[in-house]
Amino acid sequence: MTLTVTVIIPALNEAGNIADLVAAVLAQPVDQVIVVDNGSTDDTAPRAGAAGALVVTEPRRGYGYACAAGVARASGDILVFLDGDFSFAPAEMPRLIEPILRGEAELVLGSRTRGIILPGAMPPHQRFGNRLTAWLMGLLYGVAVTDLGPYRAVRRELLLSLGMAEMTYGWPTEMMVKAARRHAAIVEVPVSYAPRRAGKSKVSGTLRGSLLAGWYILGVTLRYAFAHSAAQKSA
Ligand SMILES: Nc1nc2c(ncn2[C@@H]2O[C@H](COP(=O)(O)OP(=O)(O)OP(=O)(O)O)[C@@H](O)[C@H]2O)c(=O)[nH]1
Ligand SMILES: [Mg+2]
Repeated sequence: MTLTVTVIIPALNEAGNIADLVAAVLAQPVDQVIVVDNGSTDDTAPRAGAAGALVVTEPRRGYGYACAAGVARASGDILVFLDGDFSFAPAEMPRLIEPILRGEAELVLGSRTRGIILPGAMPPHQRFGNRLTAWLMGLLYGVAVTDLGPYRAVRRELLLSLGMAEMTYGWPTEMMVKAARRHAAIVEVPVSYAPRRAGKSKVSGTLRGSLLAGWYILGVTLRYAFAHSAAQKSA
């Protein structure tokens, strides 16, 4: 059986990036490209549609809401998540997909730490936060990861079975810790990371975004570890 691939791009005011990004993604061996417009006030949605993406609208603001809305409309067996600011390379997508096609992984995480981080792409506080959380994940969940990158591929059936509940900044972390608790096959591959091509940062480039992201990421990492040990004790 051939597995099909859907790429899901959450986007908030990415009009300067989205058309080129969708075109580059469509040059890859993928079956469906979904751009989830999360309440953009610019031309993100029409430009994404004109470039050939299926545009899904999710008015509830939040990275997790956007990803979940994309998942709900995705037809692929493999779901790839990719930021809308062109900071990741669509040409590297086969690295993420192939371990799943070979049956070696159910979740493939693109690690910027193992790959190339271009100057200015990742501020020091984000590098520190990612390393700290990756270390904590090793300690609490026994999963060997080096980054918490959003560029990733997952088996649709695994993701649907996780019961994702974090609808904002915690979504990528929740996917990792729940998959780890499930003892799903998790593989890391190197990916490159560049500064966003155009437009404004909403997360790591702003104080508010960084504080909120850090709070949610650490909170989710600790909370599901606690739920895990409580469940084990009562079992
Ligand atoms: N759906 C949705 N997407 C968001 C939201 N905030 C950011 N995004 C998207 O999520 C991705 C990551 O946001 P960025 O602003 O690039 O955050 P960052 O990568 O930490 O910051 P940069 O340094 O500017 O790249 C981009 O595709 C954004 O358009 C949001 O509230 N909802
Ligand atoms: Mg970005």
